[in-house]
Amino acid sequence: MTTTTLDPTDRAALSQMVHDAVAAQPVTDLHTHVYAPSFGDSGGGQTNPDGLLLWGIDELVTYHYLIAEVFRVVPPSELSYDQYWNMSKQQQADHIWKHLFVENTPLSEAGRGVVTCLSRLGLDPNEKTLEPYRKWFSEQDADGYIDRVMELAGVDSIIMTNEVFSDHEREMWVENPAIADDPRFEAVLRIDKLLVDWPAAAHDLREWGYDVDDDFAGNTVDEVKRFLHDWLDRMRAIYVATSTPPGFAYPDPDHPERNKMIEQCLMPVLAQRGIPWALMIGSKRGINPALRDAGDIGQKENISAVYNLAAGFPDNRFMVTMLARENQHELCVVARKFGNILVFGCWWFLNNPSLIDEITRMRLELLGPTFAPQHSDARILDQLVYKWDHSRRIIADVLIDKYADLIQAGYAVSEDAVKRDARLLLRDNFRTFVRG
Ligand code: HDL
Ligand code: ZN
Repeated sequence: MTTTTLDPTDRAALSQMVHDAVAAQPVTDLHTHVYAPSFGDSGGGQTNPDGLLLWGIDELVTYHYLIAEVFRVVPPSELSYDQYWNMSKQQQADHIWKHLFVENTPLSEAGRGVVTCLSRLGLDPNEKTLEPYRKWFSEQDADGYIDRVMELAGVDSIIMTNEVFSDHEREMWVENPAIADDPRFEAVLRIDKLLVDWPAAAHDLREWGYDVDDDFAGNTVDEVKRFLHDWLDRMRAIYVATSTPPGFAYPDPDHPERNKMIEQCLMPVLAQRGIPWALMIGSKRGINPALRDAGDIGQKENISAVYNLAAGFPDNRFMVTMLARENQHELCVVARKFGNILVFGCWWFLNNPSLIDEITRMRLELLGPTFAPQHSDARILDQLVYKWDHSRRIIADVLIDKYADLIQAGYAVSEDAVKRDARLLLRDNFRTFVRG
């Protein structure tokens, strides 16, 4: 029991204590798009281009955030989208490295992230070509590299996003239900299509042997529940996630089938199983489809869906993240009213130092240490290193200011308290919430 209590005037000691505690705390990365190697390894030397586990320099440099950014330096009038997409992955990476890292300064968060990754891996991030990195990565093996990245990032579990409506991934699960039996990974059932495009989802479910009707008649409710149970069992999913459609509302007078899906299928199944629904609110997909994954934006959404769900289903738990900066304050205020909401992450376009700082400060002031400040959203394994390196520093800096304010008010801040708060914020608030 370390009961070191800080000298109220010693800001340097406070800073060191908080940075040490946050840096040392293992984090459960509660939302990523990283896969276990059993889903196919397309990393390193591009062994299996259909694999879902992405890692290595060519994947890092062609991260969709950087694809969007390179088209701002070399616009489609100079290099068309088709010309880019017809390049090999290595040619795409060379193009991005040249224009964003060699001929320009990688000042963006996604650019700096690659630099942090390379440095933390012990490589010189100032190479003029990618060849030295390609050689180094070709000498790594996926399994050992996963352990190395998790150790560097301080990540104790990588929570996947498992797309049941992706034919490629679903077939892997059907062929091998044990596919995710890797203690470093946990599964999440991602069901956007059930909420976003029910007619298309109903078509898929009928193909898979579920007796469902577009108009929700007949056995539809029971069959959708059976589908959810089947996949929650198969994946041993720890929560269900949905990126909601633009204008998401609940209840939604214009989408009666969506209301039924929530009220008669999803909420009862999740309440029965005691697992949360992660609502990811505010994306607007494909406003520039030529950019593919990089073509989406975020927009402000109506907070009423969040409080209507939390109020309407008190036996259910809701993890909630919103993509618009403008939604952050009202989300905190709503979360003050409902203990069945866990606010999480600085999602996607909010995952930048200035906004992580602003949002984490706001959340601590309104919620105390009762939220999950961050997830990496990593698509490429190596990104865990930079996303957590960057976020830990910012979270620690915000905590230092808050502890300093408390000390100023006369509260005695102990090292144990600082470690407990880091444990809650980086792991246990989430772990407790998903266990229920
Ligand atoms: O829908 C999501 O889970 C988003 O995170 C998207 O995958 C997005 O493209 C992304 O990678 N954000 O970081
Ligand atoms: Zn994501």
